Amino acid sequence: MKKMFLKSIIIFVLVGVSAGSSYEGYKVYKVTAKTEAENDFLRELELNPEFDFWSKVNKIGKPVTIMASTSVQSEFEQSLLRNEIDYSVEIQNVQKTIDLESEYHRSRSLPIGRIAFDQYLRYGEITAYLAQVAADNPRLATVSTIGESYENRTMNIIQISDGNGRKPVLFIEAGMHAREWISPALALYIINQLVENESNRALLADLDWIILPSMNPDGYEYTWTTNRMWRKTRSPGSECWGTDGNRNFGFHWMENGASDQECEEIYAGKSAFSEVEARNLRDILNATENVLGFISLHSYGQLLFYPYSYEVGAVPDNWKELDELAHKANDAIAAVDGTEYTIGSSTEILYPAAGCSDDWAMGGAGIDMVLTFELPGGGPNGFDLPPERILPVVTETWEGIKVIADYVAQKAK
Ligand code: 0X9
Ligand code: ZN
Repeated sequence: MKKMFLKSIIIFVLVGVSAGSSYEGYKVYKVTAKTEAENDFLRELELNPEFDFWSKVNKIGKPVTIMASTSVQSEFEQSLLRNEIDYSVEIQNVQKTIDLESEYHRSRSLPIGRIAFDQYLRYGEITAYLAQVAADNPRLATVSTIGESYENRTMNIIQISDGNGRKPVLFIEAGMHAREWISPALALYIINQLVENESNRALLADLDWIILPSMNPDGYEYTWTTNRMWRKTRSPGSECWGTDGNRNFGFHWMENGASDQECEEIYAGKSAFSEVEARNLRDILNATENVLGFISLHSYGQLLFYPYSYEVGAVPDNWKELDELAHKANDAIAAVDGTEYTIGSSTEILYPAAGCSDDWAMGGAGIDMVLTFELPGGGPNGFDLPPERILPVVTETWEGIKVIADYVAQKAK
């Protein structure tokens, strides 16, 4: 039985019957390999459905986060000790953290069309906010639809422009991975600052902004209703649901770091662009002229990187320019509260992964300036940054986004 299949049964039990026992006693480990042999040991475990890798096997020295069911824990700990592999137990009982999590699933709803950064928003609230911003600021903001998601949710973008002629475009994509809630929250903060904070008008002088706050609305809603840790889209397969949208783009599709197994978290889909959400983003990028910059927002890890990720060592001609810009963005972020990002090419600081939207934005759509953020983590699962951390994270990251935007605007001159 494949692990996601197992997981969906667990989640079904959790939600459908009682919130009692599903992850009771499950532990989460942080394991740091010192050698390639130790990494090979972890790769073997990845195939075992009793283990759920919350982060992928990484470079030597980079910790990997693994959830283990109760039945394998003692054997697992013994082999770690026997082989002198460094590890720590991060979560003693996953069920407890899930119970705590339900506190994040607040009952307070926002007045329609309003925004707050002390809570995460449901998809309907995101949509309502976009509509309200556009209605209140018709000269600055226009909402349009790029298509529907698999479950027929409307996918909206908002274009923010001061209307004084056409300018180069900076496109921001958020919410590709359902559980990475801080990503849409940052996209909304960017919209809020650009439109509702008049002191930011200069940011529209030389640039038009297009923001897609939710690249995966079905998955996002599923994280609210059913499984907080869902990552993929919600299109059905024969055994398991969902495709990793960030492996589905048609640039070196399936070459590395992607899976053809539909139950895997990094399932690349039946074919490139099999997912309607990926096609919607592809089509709008192809149809929009003069997109000079593309930023993809993910979490977590405090990483800031540039293409390519389809193969180790593949970098674009302008990687030095991107590297310098990333350092400048990082400096601006760090100046707020000391948060530092690790900067580099995707494969250098993370892992090879083909079919990502950022790779396609550059290699497929021909956009020159492409950067991806893995925003800070927090909360018991890393992806579930507590609501009180939203504002500090979005405000500091906004400083970095402005640096990137300024650069893109000046470059076009
Ligand atoms: O694996 C991913 O899709 C991203 N990491 S995440 O933990 N948010 O899932 C990283 C993708 C980064 N982009 C490329 N590597 N091109
Ligand atoms: Zn992600």
